[in-house]
Amino acid sequence: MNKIVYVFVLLFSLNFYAQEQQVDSTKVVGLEEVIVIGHKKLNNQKQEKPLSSIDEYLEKSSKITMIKRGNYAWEPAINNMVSDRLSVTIDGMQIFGACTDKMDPITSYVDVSNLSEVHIKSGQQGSENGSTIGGGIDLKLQKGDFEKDDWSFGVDTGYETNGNAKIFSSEFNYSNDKYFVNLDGIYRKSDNYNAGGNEEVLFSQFEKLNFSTVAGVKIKENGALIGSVIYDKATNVGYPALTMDVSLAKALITSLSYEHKNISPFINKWETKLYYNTITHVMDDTKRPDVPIHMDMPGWSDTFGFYSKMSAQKNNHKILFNLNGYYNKSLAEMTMYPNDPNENIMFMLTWPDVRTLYSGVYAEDNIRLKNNQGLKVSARLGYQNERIASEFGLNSLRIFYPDMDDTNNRFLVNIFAQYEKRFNNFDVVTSVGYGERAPSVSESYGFYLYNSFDNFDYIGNPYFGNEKSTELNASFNYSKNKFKIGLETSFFYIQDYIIGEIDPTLTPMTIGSDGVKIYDALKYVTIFNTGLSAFYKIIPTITIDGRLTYNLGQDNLGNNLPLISPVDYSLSMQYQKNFFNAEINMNGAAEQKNFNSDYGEDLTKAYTIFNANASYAFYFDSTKLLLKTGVENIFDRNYSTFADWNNIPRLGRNVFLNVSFVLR
Ligand SMILES: [Cu+2]
Repeated sequence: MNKIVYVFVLLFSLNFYAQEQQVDSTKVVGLEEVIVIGHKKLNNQKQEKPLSSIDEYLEKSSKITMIKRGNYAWEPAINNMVSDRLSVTIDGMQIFGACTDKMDPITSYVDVSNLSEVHIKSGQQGSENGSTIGGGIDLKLQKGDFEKDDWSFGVDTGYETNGNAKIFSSEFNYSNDKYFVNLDGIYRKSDNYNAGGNEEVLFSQFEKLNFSTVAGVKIKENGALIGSVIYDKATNVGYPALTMDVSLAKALITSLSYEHKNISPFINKWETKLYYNTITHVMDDTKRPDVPIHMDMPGWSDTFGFYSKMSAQKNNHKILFNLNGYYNKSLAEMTMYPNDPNENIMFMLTWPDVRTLYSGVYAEDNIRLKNNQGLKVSARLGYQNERIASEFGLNSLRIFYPDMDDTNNRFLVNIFAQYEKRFNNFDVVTSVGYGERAPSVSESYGFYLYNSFDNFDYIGNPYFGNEKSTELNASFNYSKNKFKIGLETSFFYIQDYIIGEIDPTLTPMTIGSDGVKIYDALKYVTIFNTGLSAFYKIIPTITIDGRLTYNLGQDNLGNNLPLISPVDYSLSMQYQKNFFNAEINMNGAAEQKNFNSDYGEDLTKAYTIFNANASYAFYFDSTKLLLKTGVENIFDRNYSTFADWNNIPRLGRNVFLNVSFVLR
């Protein structure tokens, strides 16, 4: 049993430390965080709430904050930067949301049943799969291997009192030395949730269904073909912070890859993958009362892509190459139906059928040096071509930019270097990076995109160059016996930072909006983040850990940037004995004083909330039953955080029960 506890503590400290603790001595320690999900975790006792949504798992990460517009499809931010500044991929595959209002981050198209791990990398370390400024998130699909004859069957169900939420999930896995198959499905449904004090948050309901299959067949000694299909469909999703809801958000995500292992003493693995994904997003205002003008706003995003990734090892070098490319088609429409039937219907393209072709190459070398030193260098070079395929969309944008071209080409560079030294009880890691990103489709070509946060219509700017970021990072970790402490800090200097600026000469399209903003580039901004974490094992059965972060983001004139976290903290205590596990935790934030009212922000009050959970695992011959129950927001605090759009209050008291059953 002690061994199991040790493994748990190890897993836990990995999570907690926000540092991949290396067993492999040839690899350099990086500022990488790995969240373990998947079946291992769905019925893992240590997990606070095994059937949490993927968003709740991500929110537990010390690197991520989640921007909320409702109870579904939260938007991840790393280093206080959101989607356009991040590289978010599913098993290395590029996917782009189809919503002009960011209602559908990539993470909303998978669920915990699909995944085994999430790899979170800060800043330029996250550029393996694409250009980035803030960092990278790669969601790893759960897949079998050819190692052993094995099968398992699992059923997980959950119920939550707040929102009357129901979760049902099932999976089947089979593998032998010739082939493997993983099948899983999950269904979630929630009514409106209540904020603290029994305040019902209207339009916060959702329903989601997700199926996935991954299958592999060995076609020669070291070579295998692996295919994957994910189908995800969310319906009747409310967004209380926005003026519209979503009637349908649907994704089909497919891939086929060939994996070749142990090619030579030098090359360990070579994987080549082809993929295709298609997303349909339909917004809906028909359930809202007092809509001044009814609108239909569907959007579509299709992506074809590939990558070819090779990892090699020679002497003290560990090398990775990744050649990748994709072609994306983004189209979104808006049709307005005036209440007066004599007025004409108005139609426009909010995304004018933009075709983005990207190809790039990434290389990384981890060098193990003498005296416990390590060096890591990486670089990505990319070429991107954007083209507006719709004549109508191009002509609409030419109202503002008469001379604009229908195509745009750019080169993108990302480079990174890290030095690390390990001593007996501590290690020090420092790194420096430079990276560029292309503006998003909305930032370049968006046409009257209404933003409910600052109440402005946004128009893109096709003349943007790249946004450029220079970053410095340092971290320090100390551990002795039962005690660990870590300090991590990063500084970003971002030039040509893209943000909306008011254009008083333009009239808004959205009724009731305050005006029009054009995407513009600020000369530069700075973002500073720092975090302190500590872990202590009081006695073998009891551990405590805590975390404290501070962030500051300002532009060149000293104005605060929007969506920057105030001081934020958490503290938790865990008890584990035999098959019983219990945890109590507290988390909160100080007052958000550094807000920016030009972007719709106001002062967010400080808050502290408490949660508790307990579980028991029953083992029979070949089956395992895990019962987990807990209370979130025990004191039913009514609160919202800096990351809640329009100050939508968070979940009030919630009692949950998760039951997992595994047969193998
Ligand atoms: Cu939308």
